[in-house]
Amino acid sequence: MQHWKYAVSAAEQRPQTSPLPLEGDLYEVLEQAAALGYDGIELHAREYVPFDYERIKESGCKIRMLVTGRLFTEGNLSLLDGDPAKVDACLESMKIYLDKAAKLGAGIVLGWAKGTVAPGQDREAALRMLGERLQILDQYGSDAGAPIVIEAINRYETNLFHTAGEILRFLDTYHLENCYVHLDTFHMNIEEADLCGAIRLCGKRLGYFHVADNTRRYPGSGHLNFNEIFAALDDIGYSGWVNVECLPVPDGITAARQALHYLKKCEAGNAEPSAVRSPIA
Ligand code: LER
Ligand code: MN
Repeated sequence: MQHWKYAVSAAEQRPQTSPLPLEGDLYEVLEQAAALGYDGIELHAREYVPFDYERIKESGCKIRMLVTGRLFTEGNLSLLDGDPAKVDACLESMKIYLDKAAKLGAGIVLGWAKGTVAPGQDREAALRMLGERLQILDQYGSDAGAPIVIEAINRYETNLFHTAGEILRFLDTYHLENCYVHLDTFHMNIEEADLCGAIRLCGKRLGYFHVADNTRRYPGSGHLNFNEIFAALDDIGYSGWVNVECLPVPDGITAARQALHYLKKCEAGNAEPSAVRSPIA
């Protein structure tokens, strides 16, 4: 089985109930992640947060992805906003994320900030608008050297892109060559009839992979079969990173530690079946 690089989700401040194991000052979080054995972090931050690129390099831990969701949750901007000025502002902010990601050797995650289909709006028209706006960012990211990964998120959180198949169709329709599918085992467990089939369907277009168990606690605490999931990633020759995005339960450090310990066992093909694992509080 292939060996993947592992990252863990982090933010300076995490909203309550969010699935981000690490929280705090960026440079401390990078050290924490490195000490836990991670190769990198995924950072949830606004586009204007300044970076000390030298200090990031010195930490020995990479920022693998910049997550753009706060542009929507804090900035109230999305690519499908009804106000053209807000769409322009969103595009400009996305370009800033892409420039920063290129400097870090990272990519950007597009989830919330793509927006949603508004009540009464024609779905195909919304997809067309999103496709055209993403073509601008696809080209910009390609020129800058930073990919965009589009996350499939479950139906209770968004009305756009629930499955790998929907995103693949969209990428093909709009010829988005610098955009990739981003899957998350928590969402897949709700939306995909066949988790491993969805991974295989993506093949080389799978760009990023979030892991949590079925309850969204750390991998190994529930009933998802990560041995099979990793075998499917191996089958498609997945060369991206595996990112732990799980609830900070019982606390963030313990969740991050337990997750990595379990995932490395799965990678080695010797994780115990879920039935003999002890349940967590
Ligand atoms: C973000 O990666 C994600 O998976 C969303 O469910 C956040 O709520
Ligand atoms: Mn996710």
